[in-house]
Amino acid sequence: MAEFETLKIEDRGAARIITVDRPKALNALNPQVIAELSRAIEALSQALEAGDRSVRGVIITGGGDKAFVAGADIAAMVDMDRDAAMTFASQGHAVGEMLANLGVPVIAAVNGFALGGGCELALACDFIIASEKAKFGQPEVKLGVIPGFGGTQRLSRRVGVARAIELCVSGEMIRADEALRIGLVNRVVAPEALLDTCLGIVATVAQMGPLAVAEAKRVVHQGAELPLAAANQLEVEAFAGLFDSADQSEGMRAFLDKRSAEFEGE
Ligand code: DAK
Repeated sequence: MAEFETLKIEDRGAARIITVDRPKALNALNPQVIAELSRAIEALSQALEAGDRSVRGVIITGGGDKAFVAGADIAAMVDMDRDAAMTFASQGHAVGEMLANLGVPVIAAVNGFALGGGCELALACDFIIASEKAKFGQPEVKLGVIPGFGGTQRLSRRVGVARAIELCVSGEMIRADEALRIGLVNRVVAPEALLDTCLGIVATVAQMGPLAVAEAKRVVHQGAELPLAAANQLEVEAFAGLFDSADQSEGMRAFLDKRSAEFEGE
């Protein structure tokens, strides 16, 4: 997809791999990267809504072998005033919301530094698979600011308030094994196994009912923001709603017939 200057986009199997590709700046997020991420995700969202089932999962990673994303681009931010910072932060948040609303899972394949806005981009993905070389941190306080793309909120929801505050006020980096221990990442793998691990996850998801996958993601995300009784009701409605689908019938009949299900996403 040639229309992107800061991203590389490639479909492999059922996976769409989006690589933030500014390795000389350790893939730092400037307004152009944010705008291109928005466009890339919006295009996929429209395709999914139009019934295109070719992409069943998204993998976001960083170009080069050093960084996932080393943060928002400090050179682009240094002269920003309050209004410009507000716009930049809002655009970053919009990307996070688009990722959460996408009807397929989004995996962050963290191959190196995931700092500041990079850690926040990883947190905006549905889950994180990290290379043993990955390092995570929210070093914004060293620059006199705080996380601006959802870091204070998504990080505390993922690892708890106390750990989030420690990371956000110390600016310290943690290694992949510590990120695993505190629940920031789902799995840590050898650097050379990172992409294949993520592709394998998408290949597994691609065998499942597409509507069920989308609903599972939606209900987990939306339910996390609700009191338990309301969240359980959301689940009940989504569960029941899937009984209107051909996929439910196909999935259950295939089990009883001892054959593989062939889901149509309908
Ligand atoms: N921005 C711009 N350039 C960066 C960068 C970044 N975040 N990180 C690295 N680079 C550039 C370096 O300047 C260097 O460029 P040249 O000098 O070669 O031109 C090149 O990438 C290679 O980096 P280093 O030479 O520094 O490489 P090292 O291996 O020595 O160190 C490092 C790697 C990742 C430890 C180091 O580069 C580093 O500390 N980078 C900065 C990490 C950081 O502080 N990240 C957080 C950025 S602040 C908001 C919205 C969002 C945010 C805040 C508010 N609103 C608008 C309210 C988020 C803020 C952030 O993310």
